[in-house]
Amino acid sequence: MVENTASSSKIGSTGRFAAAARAAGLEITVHRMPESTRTAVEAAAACGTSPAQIVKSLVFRLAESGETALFLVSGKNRVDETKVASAIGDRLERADADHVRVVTGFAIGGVAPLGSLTSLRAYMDRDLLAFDRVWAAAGAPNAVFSVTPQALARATDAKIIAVT
Ligand code: 5CA
Repeated sequence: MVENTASSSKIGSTGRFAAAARAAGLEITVHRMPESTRTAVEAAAACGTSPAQIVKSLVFRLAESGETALFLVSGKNRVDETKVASAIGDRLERADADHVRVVTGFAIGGVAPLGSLTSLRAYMDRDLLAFDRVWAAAGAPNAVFSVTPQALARATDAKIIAVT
């Protein structure tokens, strides 16, 4: 069987994230947790923080432009697609799990903000800026890292928006 690029990678998806983070100037440590960090609630429990301080990395297709975009969203927030659509001037379509894997090389629950297989336009929820540090997935559903929201925005070249 022929494996795709992501799964046959020698460094794996966590290593791919870590390399991209370093290349973007982030000093991060990948923490492999003994428990699941697949959802914001699980990640918050594992990290001893609140869901609000967890970064969800959500993939949407922009309907008009055809681009795929990554939304870095506080774990307490649900994206108001209508509001975000008018803010960015395009309609949002939630990517399914297969599309997420193809464009990012990560499985749902482990999608990292950096290290995707394709270059993604990024947007960041302004509510994350309320915190000194936030926690995000590091490429696997039991791997996380912490970072200042400002450094994360800079490294991903994210535009800051209100998502709610
Ligand atoms: N590891 C945590 C944060 S550290 C994490 O990845 N959280 S997350 O919120 O970014 O990833 C889970 C998200 O994946 C859920 O919020 C959900 O919106 C999305 N998701 C779950 N199942 C699917 C699916 N089948 N298709 C598309 N998105 C999905």
